Amino acid sequence: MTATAIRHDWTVAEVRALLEMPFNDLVFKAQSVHREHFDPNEVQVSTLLSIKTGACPEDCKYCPQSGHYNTGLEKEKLLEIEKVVAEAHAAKEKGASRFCMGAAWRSPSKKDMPYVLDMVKRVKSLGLETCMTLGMLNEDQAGELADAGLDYYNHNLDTSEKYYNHIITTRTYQDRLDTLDNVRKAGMKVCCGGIMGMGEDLADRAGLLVQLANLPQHPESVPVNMLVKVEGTPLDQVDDLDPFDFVRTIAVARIMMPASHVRLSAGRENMNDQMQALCFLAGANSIFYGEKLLTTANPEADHDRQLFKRLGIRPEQREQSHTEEEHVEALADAVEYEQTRHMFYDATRESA
Ligand code: SAM
Ligand code: DTB
Ligand code: SF4
Repeated sequence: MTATAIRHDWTVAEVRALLEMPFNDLVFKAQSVHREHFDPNEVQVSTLLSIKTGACPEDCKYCPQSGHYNTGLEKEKLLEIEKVVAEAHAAKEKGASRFCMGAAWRSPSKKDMPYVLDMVKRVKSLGLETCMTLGMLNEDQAGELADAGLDYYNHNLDTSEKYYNHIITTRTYQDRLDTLDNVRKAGMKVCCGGIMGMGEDLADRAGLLVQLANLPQHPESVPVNMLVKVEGTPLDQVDDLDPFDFVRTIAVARIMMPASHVRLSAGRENMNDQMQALCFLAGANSIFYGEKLLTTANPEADHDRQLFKRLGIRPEQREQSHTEEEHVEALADAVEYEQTRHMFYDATRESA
């Protein structure tokens, strides 16, 4: 069987047609593509931490952290490094392979950068992959983060270019594309996706997917968030998206970006286990793990462990690295994993 080509020339019409395929045909196609690049029973596990919460100057209509809306959120200053390291350590102990740190900033300030760079170094030294989402980055900031060893930078396009102005007015779509470009040029991996269920239509979902897949290089990680409706935000009363349309979006993301991790991201707290299983079947192979996203709830870690066990899913381990120093570190990780793997069901062992 020839592998599905990695394409960057998708059209909105073609993607709309994929989104409108009979559901069973679409999910079958997505699962077939998924198996060309990934073990279908492995899911990558990341843990999120808000390192600076609330009072954000931006006006993203979905966001509980925007200072423009009253959501009753307690704002917090930039967390102390030791607290961040302790949270990262705990996440690793629970089985996460990547630690994602998010800040409610338009972009990082000059005075905050040294702390943030230190956080990257300290978290990385625990043997975790690192990811940050701090808002817009210029070339210099992206370079500094890359030099500190940051593996991934998360910056979402959120929706189609056409629908974007309905959601955010304080920065442009082009600003977001420029940040993504700076992250790429600095040599970091890109984590970029969007939010479904914000009142957008099928053409907007197609438009977002086309933007993502037609980037010069596909994002390595594509978070597909279901809107978490938070009281006080302008979108708290928006109509629910048909859950099957969410699954369809995951399936089409998988087909268009065959080698990327597609993350079943925010919104799992409002999904039942069957819905999440459908998302995995449609090609999602990454989740946020741990009781909290940034400010809102995520399923209990124990519930996710049980779900993995019931579905025969294993958490994906970090790729082996090749320098000697990294190799030693990877081995230490593996030993630690052996010691903690009882926390996860290992389907390969059972069937061996
Ligand atoms: N402030 C930075 C920025 O916006 O670039 C980083 C943090 S921001 C909270 C990261 C992403 O979280 C947003 O781009 C958005 O996609 C997602 N997000 C925020 N609030 C959400 C909500 N209520 N439901 C789903 N996703 C949400
Ligand atoms: C992403 O795409 N989703 C995450 C992460 N990137 C930073 C954030 C979800 C936030 C959900 C609302 C909250 O908890 O504040
Ligand atoms: Fe601020 Fe990010 Fe929330 Fe927008 S999504 S309001 S930039 S924290």
